[in-house]
Amino acid sequence: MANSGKSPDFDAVVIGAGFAGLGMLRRLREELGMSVQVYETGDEVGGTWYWNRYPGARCDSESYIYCFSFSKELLQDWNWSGKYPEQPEILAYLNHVADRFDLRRNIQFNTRVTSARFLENANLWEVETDQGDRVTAQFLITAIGCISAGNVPDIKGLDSFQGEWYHTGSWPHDKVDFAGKRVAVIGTGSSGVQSIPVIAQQAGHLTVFQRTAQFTIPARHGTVDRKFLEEEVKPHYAEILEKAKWSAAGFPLDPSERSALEVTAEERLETYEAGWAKGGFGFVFGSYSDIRTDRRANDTVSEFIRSKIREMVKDPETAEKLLPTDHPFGSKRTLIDTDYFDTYNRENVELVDIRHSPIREITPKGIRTEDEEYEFDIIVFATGFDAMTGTFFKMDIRGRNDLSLKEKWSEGPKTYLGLQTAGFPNMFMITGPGSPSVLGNMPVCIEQHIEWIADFLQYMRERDIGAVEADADAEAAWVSHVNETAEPTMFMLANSWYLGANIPGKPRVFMPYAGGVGNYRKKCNEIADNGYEGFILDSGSRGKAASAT
Ligand code: N01
Repeated sequence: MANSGKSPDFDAVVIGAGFAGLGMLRRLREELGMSVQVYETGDEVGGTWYWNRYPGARCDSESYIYCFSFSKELLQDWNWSGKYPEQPEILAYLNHVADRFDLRRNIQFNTRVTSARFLENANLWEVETDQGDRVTAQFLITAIGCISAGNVPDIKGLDSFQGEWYHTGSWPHDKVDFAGKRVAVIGTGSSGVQSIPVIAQQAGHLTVFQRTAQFTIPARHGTVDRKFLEEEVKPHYAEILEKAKWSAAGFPLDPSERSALEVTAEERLETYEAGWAKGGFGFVFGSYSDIRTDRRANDTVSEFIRSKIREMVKDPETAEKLLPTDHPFGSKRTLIDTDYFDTYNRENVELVDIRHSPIREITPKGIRTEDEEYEFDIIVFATGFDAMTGTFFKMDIRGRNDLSLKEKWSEGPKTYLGLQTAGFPNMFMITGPGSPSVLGNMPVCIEQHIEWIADFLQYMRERDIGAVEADADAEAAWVSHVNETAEPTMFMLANSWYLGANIPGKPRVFMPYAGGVGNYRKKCNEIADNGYEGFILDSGSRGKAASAT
């Protein structure tokens, strides 16, 4: 229904009901008294954790730190069962949050936002959905996730395949039965590395198609350590979360300050072995400060992991194919696995190196590479996402002068702090490109954005400011800063989705902010303290919704 008068239908429209959308809704409704409409494509809350239901899906952050922090009671009441939270449990947690804080009443499910247009004369956004809604709101807030537009590669012949095929990022709700089947998995990123060991246990035969061999660290997954949780975490949650907020990647870890090059080879080996035995991201942050910035330091850890792969994989030919030699450790997303390399010791698992023998086509019966045809009942695409910008481009978002976001970002995303983009007033992005989110622990990054945006909206209300917009010069300076920050890191040395390299034709631009979660928070706070420096504050007409619900 269109808005006919001056007042908008809602103060804010939020797109998405995952961690970000739920948290933003609660904050705006409960603490700012705003009327909020959330639109969600799925039929439930959960976002990433609603769609990614593939076998083995779990988070790489430890469960005690993968949560909302806004409610002390919630932190104390919720009990995770796994050291790393598994997808069904994260989904249960988000459902619990939605129920406990009565969030569903402002969420319209099964509804995809198709377009959003800024009405310049009214300082309002007009939002349309595939269900025929047409509503106005003063603020448009995207909570659409960074890694949510699935990428099924355009391989000739997929339509002709007579078996079943799935993408890990839009996995069916009903159990996929792999028992006795001939299964292919294409892709060895986080999703592939998690699903391959689980599928291997169920399938008759599993063939993994690998384009790039990966470095991966053992998770050392298990049930949650209850004593640790009750004695070391719950009584100290406030301090733990505070530490995570100001850390490099959103984890309450003490990063090593030593260089890998200032110690002896024996000492380095000891450190790497200890980190390997402990597992998880602690291996990275607890070892040496320069393994992510100095190539010689990085070589020591890269070689250590390669030696582990050689040790774990019994067949030397398979081990050789699994050795990552074309990019340094940490230049792609660091992977955390459970039994990944051991899986290749199973009789029913085969590895095909498609770097040397690329896939030519999918046939009615399976997959044909340069060298051979393989027959399958099921193909799993663990081929990743059109990350950070793909989901934005599925909607027609238009700012001032009818400029479309797709057009504005045609050479790569341009944002100020990853929170706003010039020419799109009153549109805020949670974990947008140019923010550090995908390089850190997501809930910590998401909550920082939620709090910062809510504070800004409150500031606007108190001063009767109708619209705010990133200044084009401030945005250009931020984009340069994002690039400069990434330049000296390992991130520039691999073809990763951080650089858009996984999507043919996508501009090669490093999209996240690599300066650290804590440093980023500090910058955002300074900008707010300086009266929202770099934003144009327009005290023109203010479109407050008639009533808050
Ligand atoms: O996707 P990816 P993902 N032909 O892009 C290969 C988050 N996440 O879904 O490396 C053949 O990492 C591609 O090969 P290459 C996390 O941030 C988190 O696994 O480009 N192969 C690669 O091996 C993660 O980084 C969690 O050469 C093709 C794979 O497919 C992000 O999501 C769990 C191909 C894609 O790997 C994405 O992870 C899961 C083609 N045409 C995901 N195109 C946790 O927290 C791509 N590939 C645990």
